[in-house]
Amino acid sequence: MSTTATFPAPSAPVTLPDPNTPRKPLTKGDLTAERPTWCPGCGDFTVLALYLKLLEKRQLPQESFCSISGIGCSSRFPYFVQAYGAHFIHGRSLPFASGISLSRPDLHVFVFGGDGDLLSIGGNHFTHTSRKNIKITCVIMDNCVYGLTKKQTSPTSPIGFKSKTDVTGSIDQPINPVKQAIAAGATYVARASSTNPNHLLQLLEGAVDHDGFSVIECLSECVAFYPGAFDAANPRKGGAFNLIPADHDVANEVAAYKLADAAFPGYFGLFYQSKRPTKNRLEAELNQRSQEKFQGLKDWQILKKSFEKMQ
Ligand SMILES: Cc1ncc(C[n+]2csc(CCOP(=O)(O)OP(=O)(O)O)c2C)c(N)n1
Ligand code: SF4
Ligand SMILES: [Mg+2]
Repeated sequence: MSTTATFPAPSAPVTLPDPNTPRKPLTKGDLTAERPTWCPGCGDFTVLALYLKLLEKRQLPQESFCSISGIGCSSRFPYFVQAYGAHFIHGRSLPFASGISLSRPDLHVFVFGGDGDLLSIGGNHFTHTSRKNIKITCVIMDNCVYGLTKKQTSPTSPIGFKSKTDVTGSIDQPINPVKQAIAAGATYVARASSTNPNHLLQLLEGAVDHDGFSVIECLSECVAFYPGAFDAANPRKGGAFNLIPADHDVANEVAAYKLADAAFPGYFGLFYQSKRPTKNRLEAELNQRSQEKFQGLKDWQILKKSFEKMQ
């Protein structure tokens, strides 16, 4: 028996397209990967369709963005986008996306996930990504239930919601994602519904143009385990889709927080936006200052200097 290991031939180096060469315009078809495996009628279809529309409208080349998610029905999202992306550990999409954003400032990093993934198991990461203001667009596809695991109470389920984990109805105060995001320090905070696609597209465009952590809570109905959850926000079902009053000052954090406190179905639109510096910028400046300080020195000399400082 031969003991010599055989290795596959090295793959060809990746060559990125020359940015100066004119490219064929990207279409929704080019950006569509697999057929989504969601239940017919699931609100997540609209969120995906609008994302593809956004990419097509902005003509974002496939190598200039990535779509990251955790685990859940909504988190299947990256499978359905023909571009770079990852379906990561449950609740950990934001730290993974933060690493990408900080190391590749040239990319636009999108995170898609559910109310459970981003606000329950991933709630701590949501808080810290918000306060660090890392340049990421995060879309919370909120159906107020754990859909993938077939109906458990989620952190946004209303009091009284009956599920496999609360058979007599939930007794816990739900999280208000908009209030949570504002309080934690996110710098673009909006609310949309998959039943109003044009409005969602507008908010996605604003998020892409924003330099910082942009959060959109998008109501996205789970027709299998919480049908009718958002009828009160849907004029076609007798509800009301109330836009944020035109005189609201998005720079006023307290006013935004108060507006977000309105009883369900509440308001829709951009609640809050600020120009606080991103961690991306602050960290890049810090790196540059350190590099200038040690200019001309070899790595071992920098290390030696650091050790000397510690003595
Ligand atoms: C560590 C870990 N805990 C629990 C699970 C089971 N699990 C998978 S998805 C999910 C919740 C999904 O809910 P949500 O994020 O709201 O997504 P949806 O399916 O509603 O879109 C849970 C509890 C898991 N996969 N990994
Ligand atoms: S279970 Fe609910 S959230 Fe999951 S695909 Fe079906 S309708 Fe959508
Ligand atoms: Mg959910």
